[in-house]
Amino acid sequence: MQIDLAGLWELAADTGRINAPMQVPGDAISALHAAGVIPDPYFGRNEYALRWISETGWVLRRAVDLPRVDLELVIEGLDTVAQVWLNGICVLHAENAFRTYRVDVSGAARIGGNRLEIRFPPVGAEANARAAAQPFPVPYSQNNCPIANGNMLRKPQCDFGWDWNIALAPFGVYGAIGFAVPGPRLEGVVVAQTHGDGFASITITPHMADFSGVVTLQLCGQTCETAANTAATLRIENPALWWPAGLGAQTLHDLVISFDGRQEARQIGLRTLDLVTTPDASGAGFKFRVNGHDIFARGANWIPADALAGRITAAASRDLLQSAVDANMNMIRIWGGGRYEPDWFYALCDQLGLLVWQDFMFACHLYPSTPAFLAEVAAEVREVVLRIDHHACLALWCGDNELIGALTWFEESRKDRDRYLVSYDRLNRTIEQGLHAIAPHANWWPSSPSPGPLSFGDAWHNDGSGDMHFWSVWHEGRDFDHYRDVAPRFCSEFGFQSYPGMEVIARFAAPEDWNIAAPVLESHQKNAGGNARIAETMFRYFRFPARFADFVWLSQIQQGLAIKTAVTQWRSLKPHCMGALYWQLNDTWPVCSWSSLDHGGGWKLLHHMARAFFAPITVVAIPDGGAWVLRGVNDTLAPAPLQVTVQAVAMDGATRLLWQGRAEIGPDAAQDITRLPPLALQRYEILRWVWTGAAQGQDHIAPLPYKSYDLPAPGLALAAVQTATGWNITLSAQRLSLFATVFADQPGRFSDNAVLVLPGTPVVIGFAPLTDMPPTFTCQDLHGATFGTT
Ligand code: BMA
Repeated sequence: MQIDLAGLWELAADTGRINAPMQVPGDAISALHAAGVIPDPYFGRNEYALRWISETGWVLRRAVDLPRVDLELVIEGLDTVAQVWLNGICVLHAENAFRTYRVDVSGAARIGGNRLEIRFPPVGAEANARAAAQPFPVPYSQNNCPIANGNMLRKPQCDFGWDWNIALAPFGVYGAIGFAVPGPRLEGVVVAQTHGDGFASITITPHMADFSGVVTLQLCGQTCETAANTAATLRIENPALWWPAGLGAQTLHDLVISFDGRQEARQIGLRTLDLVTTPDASGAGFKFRVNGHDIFARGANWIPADALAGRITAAASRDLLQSAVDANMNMIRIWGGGRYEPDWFYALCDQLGLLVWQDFMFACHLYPSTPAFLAEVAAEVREVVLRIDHHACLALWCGDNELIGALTWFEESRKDRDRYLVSYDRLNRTIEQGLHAIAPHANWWPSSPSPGPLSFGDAWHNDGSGDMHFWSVWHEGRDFDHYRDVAPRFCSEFGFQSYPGMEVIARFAAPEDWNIAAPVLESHQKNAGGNARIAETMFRYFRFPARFADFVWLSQIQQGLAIKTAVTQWRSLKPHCMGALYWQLNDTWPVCSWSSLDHGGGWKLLHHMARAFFAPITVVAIPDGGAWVLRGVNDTLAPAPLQVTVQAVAMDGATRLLWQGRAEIGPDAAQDITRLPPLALQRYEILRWVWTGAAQGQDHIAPLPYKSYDLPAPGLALAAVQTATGWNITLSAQRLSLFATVFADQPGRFSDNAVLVLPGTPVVIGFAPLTDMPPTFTCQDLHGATFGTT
């Protein structure tokens, strides 16, 4: 960009009453807050007093000196409906936040001073007008979205509200903006790979605009020339491969593309990556195969890193992605109600070894299929595929989130399924054809969940084929053990809510509002009935917590137990089941949700539990008609020899040895280790097992709901010692302490948390502080939270 327009602009309401400086790139709501025009939208119930922003028209303007007029105006991430005016001449009507706009302004620009204006009509009215102009009604999911008709606009769908999101309908410019001299440009590179014994054949297509000359490609010391938009193949001997996290190195190679005296580079990982859906006795499998090895996908769903795009930073996103890898994840799913992420995001996933399941940005509504709408979609698909498909991490392109299910959610589509199914298929085919026109090799899945191409049945409960979203435990209030009643081929969504940590609650609620029924707390719960579901589940499994902070803590324990039940069960089904991506990794603002990472990146207790239950080698206990089967799960490529000890633990902490032995779990396998008969445990004993060898760990299962046990006070105590890098906290107990958790009053990360402590067997937890302030540590456990004392 020769003339960069990043920097301070002026933001004005078309009422003429508001003027504020705005940082571009950025979003207008953050700008209004920074200028003191509105309060912090995330605090208290402020959200509800800010709806007028989406009902107002806005102008963003600045002056710019131009040395010449033969220029293009280039805007990335213009959100959304906007007209761009240069010196009183309209040069652009923009409709799609997911596209880059590039317009010839030579007819409007002047040498010297110029006035540039971006006019944003009220977004709510724009959405309503488009809905009214549809040839037949195209309804949207109303319970999630207080701002209507978001499905009409190509903009993050969660901007209109979601069952975890604040509804602010933000707007702004989120990417680069400036004037450029028209000329040859690389629009993207498409890279297809085939690998043979000791070599890789890499077919590269440079997609060029305004250029028809020779393009030179260099990769791994090999060079070749090709014509613009024409594929060329390089043969790499003994390629250094790229692997997902945990299976090998994340080697990346510079691909240098030279044309017209210029050079650009992309980082390429050498790997094969297939979606394998071979028919089998159960239906058809669903798994990813990387470099010839089947991968059990362990991970979670990614939503935008913040509700306000101007607040998203690469550093904070990196922290979230690093936390995913630190919890032994190897895949994230970029969910279809958010946004396509910037280039740096996919580069981070390449570096971290996180496979990316990429949805196209359609979620939970019905969508138009008018020629104008489909033309926007086609342009959006082309651009995003050209931009990111070459990334090593990119495992799958998926048409949408839950659009097939949505056909059954509205009266209109129930009454006339033919019309709405055909309309859906027009959209879905536009996406598929657009993807494959650019990247014929790309892995494609029509929708999530889906039993498979041209199959429009109930993928929520089909455990024979395809990917599943399993929501019966949360949305239908079924027991945690109901996760054991299904055997998904790949579960791409299942979740259970909890409250954010107390330090996050303190950021949006004053202490007098620390009550789950207080209006402020209720306003930070966007799923109708969500707080009741959390409380009702607690009644089912626990004695009721003593104080508000205990409620918050216990909500995180039960969330962890719910998801652990699902993941351990489904990992034990390998290779029938080959993936578990829970809902959801992160939060967009401080809210009660299904996330395992708090807004700001702090680890909820689920995230600590995920680190354990996603460990590549683990031992799980599966109930079997009153008996317990211990099963080893090995996701590595080598055999895993283990020594396993199984105990019965009484409430006073006394242990009884039930079984001890060795087992070798084959590479990439799940195998039974031992079976404990129904009477192995006495009535108030719990089952604990410990493993060492190829991996170390421990876990426990309580056969009865925890509320059934008369827990004696454990005498839980902590001792903290400073080390070279942080702190070691030793937890000790005189009787059984369940889910012993350490808290710090300063930011930092614990190495583990919510652990079981036995008398005479202290547990040491590390703490890596983020600041120099000396922390004070406190602890809590199940007895303390539900009996009121430790
Ligand atoms: C899933 C998602 C989201 C939603 C979540 C929780 O199905 O696709 O639409 O936030 O459920 O209800």
